[in-house]
Amino acid sequence: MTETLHRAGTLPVNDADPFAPEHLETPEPLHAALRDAGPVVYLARYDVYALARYEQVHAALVNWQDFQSGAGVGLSNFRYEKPWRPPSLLLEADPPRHDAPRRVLAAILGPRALRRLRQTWFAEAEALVERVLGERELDGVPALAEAFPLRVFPDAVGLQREGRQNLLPYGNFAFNAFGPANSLVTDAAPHVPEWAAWVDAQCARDRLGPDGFGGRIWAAADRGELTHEQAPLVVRSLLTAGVDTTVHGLAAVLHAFATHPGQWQRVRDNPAAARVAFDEAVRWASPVQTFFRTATTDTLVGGTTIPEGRKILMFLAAANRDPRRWERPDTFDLGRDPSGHVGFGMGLHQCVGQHVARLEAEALLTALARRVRRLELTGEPVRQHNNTLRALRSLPLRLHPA
Ligand code: HEM
Ligand code: OVM
Repeated sequence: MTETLHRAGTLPVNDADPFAPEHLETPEPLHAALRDAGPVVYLARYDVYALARYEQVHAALVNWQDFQSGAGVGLSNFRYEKPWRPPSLLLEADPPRHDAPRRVLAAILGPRALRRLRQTWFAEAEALVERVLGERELDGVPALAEAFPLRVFPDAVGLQREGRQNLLPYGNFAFNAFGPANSLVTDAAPHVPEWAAWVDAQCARDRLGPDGFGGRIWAAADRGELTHEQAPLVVRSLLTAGVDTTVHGLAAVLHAFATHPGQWQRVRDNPAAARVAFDEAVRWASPVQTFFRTATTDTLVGGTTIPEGRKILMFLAAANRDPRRWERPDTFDLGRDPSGHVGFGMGLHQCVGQHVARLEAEALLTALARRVRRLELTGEPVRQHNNTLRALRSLPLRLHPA
């Protein structure tokens, strides 16, 4: 049956393991091969259908009716396999269950609601940049990309101080868990109960300051916009998706500027370019590389039927560099309009935290633009392999003061 539905001979097959170390280290060659093979490629290793062209990835992202999230957005199919934790009410839910949590979070994390954080975050960014300038040579990942989000985001959520070191490993695991049960998952598994127990405990109302994102989620429950059973799981979404993403997004934009000095000069001349710079970095690097969906019905994509119940793997990173959609796609270029990139997804599930991520980036880049003439790469960047994230462990930099 699989053979007939594949219309053997027309559906390209690829034997690669996209989650193997060589492809996590350097994903671009596989992405190009998948795009060039056709609009849909069968990944024999995992028995899933891959989409790597912009047109098909975009179409799948906006088609929540035929491509559901409720069976999980990782390789694991929740119809048959028990998830490692109760599913997210946002990421792993479909309408109508998705609607209320989404509405609540969109209001709490929207541009209007974030205005009260702007001054504080800009001041914190200036203080951090002032401090690291005393060092001259530094590792941009811990010193900037991790330090800044960890300085501002947990406070904005209203988290206690104690135990915040659990946030990054928990998020890193959650993103690994969308992939297969390779060593990235199994090596971390013994620690997960401890990380998860701390995260789950922080979702309770009495652990959260009243004024932060967390307290506001509980207040929305009091107003009847959510149930009180839903509130802790919505808080959990912030703690899962809100830290590692921005760390690696900021690492990507620092990496981009360190390797494209002419582009840094443009931001120095015009600090208002900081926001578009971050979106272009999200397009260029795609900190979130992939997500899966599950077909709810036999669905035709590019002449191939994806059978009901089967997983598709959407390569956001490959779509964001598809030469069918982007001119000189591999170039980080502030002169282009990156809008339409799928680095934050698209459609119903498009990143609800994107305004938070953009504000963090704008604050940090503005502070750097004021004080740093040049970001010099002083060694090879080192990747941190993750089944979903394009992540850096180390980015050796020398900051030349302005
Ligand atoms: C959804 C990427 C930052 C919270 C998504 C999706 C992507 C993404 C690609 C779509 C998932 C899908 O379609 O299945 C990113 C990137 C970030 C970032 C690249 C940083 C550069 C954040 C932050 C938060 C956050 C800071 C929280 C404050 C969420 C949540 C969802 C989501 C809760 C699920 C939304 C839904 O399903 O309706 N993100 N994200 N993200 N993101 Fe982000
Ligand atoms: C969630 C969530 C949302 C986006 C990404 C993510 C671990 C998790 O709602 O828990 O990755």
